[in-house]
Amino acid sequence: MHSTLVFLFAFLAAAVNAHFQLQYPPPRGVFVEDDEPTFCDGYLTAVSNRSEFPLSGGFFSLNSEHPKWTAGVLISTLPDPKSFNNFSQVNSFFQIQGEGAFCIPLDFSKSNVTSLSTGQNVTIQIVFDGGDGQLYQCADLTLSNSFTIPTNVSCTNATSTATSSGATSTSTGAASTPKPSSLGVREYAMSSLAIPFTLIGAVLGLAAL
Ligand SMILES: *[C@@H]1O[C@H](CO)[C@@H](O)[C@H](O)[C@H]1NC(C)=O
Ligand SMILES: *[C@@H]1O[C@H](CO)[C@@H](O)[C@H](O)[C@H]1NC(C)=O
Ligand SMILES: *[C@@H]1O[C@H](CO)[C@@H](O)[C@H](O)[C@H]1NC(C)=O
Ligand SMILES: *[C@@H]1O[C@H](CO)[C@@H](O)[C@H](O)[C@H]1NC(C)=O
Ligand SMILES: *[C@@H]1O[C@H](CO)[C@@H](O)[C@H](O)[C@H]1NC(C)=O
Ligand SMILES: *[C@@H]1O[C@H](CO)[C@@H](O)[C@H](O)[C@H]1NC(C)=O
Ligand SMILES: [Cu+2]
Repeated sequence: MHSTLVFLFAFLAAAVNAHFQLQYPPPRGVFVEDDEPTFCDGYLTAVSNRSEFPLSGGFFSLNSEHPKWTAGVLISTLPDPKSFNNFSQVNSFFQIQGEGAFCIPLDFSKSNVTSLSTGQNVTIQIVFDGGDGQLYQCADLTLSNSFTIPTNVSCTNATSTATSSGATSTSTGAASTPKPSSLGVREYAMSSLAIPFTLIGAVLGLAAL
């Protein structure tokens, strides 16, 4: 029984400790692990010092602490979006295997989001699911058709086993029919319920011992 308890606690610790960190473009604020399951990692207001970001040929990079994950990008053109309803999906979600740094193309000019223009302020929200529910980080941007991401910004992949860029989400199922203008973010948000249910299940399991 003791080893069962140790296993359960180890499982719970692993489940809440492993998330992701957006590296580029810079997120709204320093990563707050406990808030990552919530809108914009808990940063509810757009920053005033936005990052320039290219309309075409851009990328975003992140550090994954999960070995297998699904991610995608949402965008809002509001100056200070407050709700998932204010975002739409940029491209299909994709699934990657591997922990560590990953760099994913983010080319708005080739996306399903139309009528973005140079000088426009937007907010992107990265949605990431590594198996412990949807996680979110936001970056506030000013789009530019003349800006190029500096070459000193790291853009590498930790593994070459990364697969199926452009594939739809398989772990959530919610992204299987991407609708750029009326996305299913509510559905994504729903599965964050998996965390409380997992915790409740573990507590019941402990009680049963
Ligand atoms: C974009 O955001 C910046 C910083 O918040 C602001 O100064 C600027 O006026 C905004 N530009 C547009 C076109 O809204
Ligand atoms: C914006 O300002 C904050 C506070 O000074 C800083 O930590 C952050 O790096 C800046 N972000 C950008 C994109 O320059
Ligand atoms: C932003 O989201 C809020 C909350 O759902 C909604 O009331 C509002 O109409 C949205 N604004 C726009 C411009 O979509
Ligand atoms: C744009 O949307 C269509 C229809 O939903 C989809 O088939 C296509 O893959 C999308 N394009 C990208 C780049 O995600
Ligand atoms: C990258 O280079 C730019 C100038 O092109 C500089 O402002 C920035 O501080 C550099 N960043 C790093 C992380 O070295
Ligand atoms: C990293 O992997 C993704 C997914 O396969 C791919 O789209 C991207 O181009 C790769 N980036 C680099 C720098 O190799
Ligand atoms: Cu996690």
